[in-house]
Amino acid sequence: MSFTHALLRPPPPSFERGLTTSDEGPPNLERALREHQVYVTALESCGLSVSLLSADEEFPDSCFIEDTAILTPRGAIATRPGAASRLGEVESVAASLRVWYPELARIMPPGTVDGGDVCEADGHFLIGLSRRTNDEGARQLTAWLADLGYPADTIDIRANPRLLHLKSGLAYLGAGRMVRTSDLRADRALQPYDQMVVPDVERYAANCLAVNGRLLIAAGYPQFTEMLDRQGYPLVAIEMSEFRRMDGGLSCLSLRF
Ligand code: CIR
Repeated sequence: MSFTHALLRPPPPSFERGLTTSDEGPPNLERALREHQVYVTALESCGLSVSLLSADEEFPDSCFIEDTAILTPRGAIATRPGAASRLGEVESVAASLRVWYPELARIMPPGTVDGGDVCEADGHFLIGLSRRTNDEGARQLTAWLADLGYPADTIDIRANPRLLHLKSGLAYLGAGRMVRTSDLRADRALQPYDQMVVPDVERYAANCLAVNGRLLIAAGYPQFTEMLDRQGYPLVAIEMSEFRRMDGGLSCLSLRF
């Protein structure tokens, strides 16, 4: 899929009070803002027009904007994030999205969906059942996608404590190829895809982002970088140190459409 726009929100001063399971220590806000700016520039270099919402102090995790909506060429749906502290992030994003998607659909209670659990592969949607996305949320999303003509499959990652979201361990590179961590070794829904496995020590880098023929990857993962390099992917490496401290990956920082 090719993209023309991206919607982003920088981390607020309250960023370090967000949710995390990492033991790497609190993020440095100034460094996070610099990394965010580099990320914006990288998306612009891929040809995207970037719209920036203002930072939202009330919601420490609000820079992880991907979790608040699912955008497709045929329509968009606002999610209901599975963490209570993040539910309130949705309204302002939904209001902004109405410019492009006047008929924004909604995941309704008791359903919960985080965008990080939704991996789109050329119109086939893989939905992770996780600590954040519940069965009812996945059911509503699947029905909404079916109405738009998109097939969807679920992948249950709830028994896997290492994965916050499906896309913590999975990314679609295009042309039928997935990148995944060893956590997702046996899933039937992935069988149609050619699968590249990220070395376990570099598992954070599995969350990479294909944008208009380029591949954004987290900087500092030499084995995975070399694997991709050898396959000829045009790579754009971005420092993600401060977002990693808050369990965030590359895809989480933007909504692309
Ligand atoms: C959270 O726990 O919700 C945030 N600290 C990180 C969210 C990362 N989002 C994503 O992977 N899509």
